[in-house]
Amino acid sequence: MTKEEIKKELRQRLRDTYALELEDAGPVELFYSLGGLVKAVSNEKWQKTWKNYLTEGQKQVYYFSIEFLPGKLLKSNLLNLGILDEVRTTLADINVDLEELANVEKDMALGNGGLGRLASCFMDSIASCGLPGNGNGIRYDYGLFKQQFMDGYQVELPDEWLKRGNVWEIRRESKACDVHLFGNVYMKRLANGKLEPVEENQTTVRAVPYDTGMIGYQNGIVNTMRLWSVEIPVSEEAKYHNLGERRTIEDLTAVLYPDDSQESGRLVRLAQEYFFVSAGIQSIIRYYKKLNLPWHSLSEKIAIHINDTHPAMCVPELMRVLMDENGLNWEFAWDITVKVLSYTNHTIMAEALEKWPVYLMKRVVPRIYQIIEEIDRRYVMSMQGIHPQDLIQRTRLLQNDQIYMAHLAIIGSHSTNGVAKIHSDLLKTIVLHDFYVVYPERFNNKTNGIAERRWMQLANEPLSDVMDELITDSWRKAPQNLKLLMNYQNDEIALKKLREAKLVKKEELASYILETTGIQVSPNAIFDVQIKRLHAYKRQLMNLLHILKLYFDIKDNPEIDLTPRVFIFGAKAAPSYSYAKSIIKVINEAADMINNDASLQDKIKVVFLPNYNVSLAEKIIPAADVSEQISLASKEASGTSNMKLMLNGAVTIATLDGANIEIKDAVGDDNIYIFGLTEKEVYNYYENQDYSSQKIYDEDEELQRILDAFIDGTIPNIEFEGQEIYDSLLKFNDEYFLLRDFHDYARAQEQIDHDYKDAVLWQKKSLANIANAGGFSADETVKAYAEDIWQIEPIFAHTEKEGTTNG
Ligand code: CBF
Repeated sequence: MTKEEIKKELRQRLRDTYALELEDAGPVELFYSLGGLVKAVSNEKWQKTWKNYLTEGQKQVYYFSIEFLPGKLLKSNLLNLGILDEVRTTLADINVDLEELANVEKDMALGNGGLGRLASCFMDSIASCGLPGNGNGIRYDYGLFKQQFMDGYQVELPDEWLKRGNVWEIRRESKACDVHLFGNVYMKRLANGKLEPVEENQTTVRAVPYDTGMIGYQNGIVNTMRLWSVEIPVSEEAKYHNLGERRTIEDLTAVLYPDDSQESGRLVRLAQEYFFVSAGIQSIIRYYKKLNLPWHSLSEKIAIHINDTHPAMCVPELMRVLMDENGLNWEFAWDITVKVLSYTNHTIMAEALEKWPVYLMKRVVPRIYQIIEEIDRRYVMSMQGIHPQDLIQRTRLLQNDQIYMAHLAIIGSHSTNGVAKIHSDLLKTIVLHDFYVVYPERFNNKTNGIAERRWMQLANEPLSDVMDELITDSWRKAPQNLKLLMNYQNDEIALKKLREAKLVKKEELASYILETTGIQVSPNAIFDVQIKRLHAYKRQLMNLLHILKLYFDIKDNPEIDLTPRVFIFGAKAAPSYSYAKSIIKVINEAADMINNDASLQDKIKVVFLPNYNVSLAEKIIPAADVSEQISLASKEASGTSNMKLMLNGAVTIATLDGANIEIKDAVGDDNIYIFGLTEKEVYNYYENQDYSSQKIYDEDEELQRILDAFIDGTIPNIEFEGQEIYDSLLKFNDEYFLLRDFHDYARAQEQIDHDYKDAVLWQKKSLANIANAGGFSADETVKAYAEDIWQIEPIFAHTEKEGTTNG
């Protein structure tokens, strides 16, 4: 689009919708008008894309995820449509700042953390690689809570992201379908002797899809993310004259469960899971039927991915739809189901491996429960004589009146993958070892990846510009080409440019910190960043123990030669996770104590930025010098902030956990700071049961002083929380081995302090991280999924910018 066309379109939209002239419009009207314009531009491509899939009979993947975390879409859509610069300069001509408009948009925060953000990076990459793929999830009325701090405590406020409407979505009422919950089911024998399920007294709800275009990077492809919202069907209206009952139904898609680590055990959550699974499967089968193909070809046209166990009911639901609604027999339906479905495991944390009580499943989805029982029965039968009884019992779906959802996903699909090499290995050797014995061919690894477009091109323009200048802009399409930067390792001018680009983002973040927290930080200090959900295994607390060490070091020796450092945290704790909330409180109180102690001479500062979300991540990540990836080895499945931070030139301090190991292999030992127990050493402790935090404490004066600070009044206002944390480390034997890893962590931190003083040395390390981040592109990850698991191929699309085609 030319500048004139953009202006003309904007003028028209402002007049039509708001009765305003361009010059009189405020940021909100401008944002919605620009959003509408962007949507109109992409709609044409969207229509072409799906028609193309239909006429070409392309096999498509449907990515089922209970969480998506896209963040804001305006700039990302402009970038992917190839009109970001044109729009920016057009707006500048009329004295409007694109950033101001972009800020009007609310983050679409329909996820908790890594899992949901991964799903959104995948959506971007699937479209950008020209792959036929769709998202399937829930359109929550309220996204992840907004976090505020009051007296250092986390306070959760509702996230009313839909208050002003969502400019990107299209409500597709004609594609709605009914989902049935509750009631009872019995088997009736027909005249021909066959058994048929009869379902009675069900509650029927209407699932209405809202579609959002997932725009590929300058390739003319627009895929669909379909999010389902619940409504009361017109035919059922009369039943709901009682407002309370009405709300019960409408609340089904009201809130995102703000807890990604603990099975909440709530009826609504189970109903949510079935709701989006059933609606998604029904709409896929409706589409497939339009193709007029035999059932046995279903797996040649459709792949369905189960992202973590929340959509595991895809297995029985697909069986139900194939058998009950389309008359297929069990064996045929099962064969198709296994071929169509695949599953990713995202955690080994026992509490996050979903198990549902049988009574609840029976109550919420009785027919689904029947099918699950039958899958279990047939599984146990089919394994007789092949595997030992104890293994069969350990791997079956139904155990102790619970349904093991991971077992359901593995048995009912053809592929199970982990999300980093170490994680996939742990699945095979320990966590899911029994299943690996049963189905070795089903297990594989797909290391996570990130969308460089958002995390570099959009989030970090100064660095992107330096890249263009040094290695040409080919990296924008092919992130692998970032590798070319290695040629500049010894080029002082290039290193200086990289340093200057980093400084720009650090200055911006310093201003943001001052604005939001009132804390003044120097952009010349090391910006040391830990951003992720607050969880004990991620060990934000160990970071704090080290900060307290530095605090005491400076107190003891005010002349100590420390490189000034700002420790920056961003993290939300699940509202029900009181220990994590206590950690937030103590970090905030310690921060207050440190930031207001003039005797520390600004050598250390601590900033906990509230309301960590995608947009805040886009501010913090480009400004980071140090990336904290310090989970206890074996606990973090992969991590993805580690990849985003390295891409932006932060150097990682890490345990050998998750994708940190692959990052270490990519950048080399000199460009990462590794410390701590290995996963084997951790498991040795488990086996030998010989870990004693008390013993470590008793023999270590430095740790005594640091831990005592939690209970002796050194850190003020934490009587309860300080004791709780102190006890967790000593009385309850320090579940995540913080004390064991502490000194090695402090040693690695000291090395960072030392190396940062040598600006050239540090910049070289930073450069090596940027240059090797291309290997962690989600484009590569989704291509691997497409080839190995989904068996889908890229569509032949027109690349608008270059007027060429890609395959
Ligand atoms: O695979 C994506 C991410 O998922 C989690 O956030 C999850 O919710 N299970 C893991 O904790 C991360 O390690 C992982 O990167």
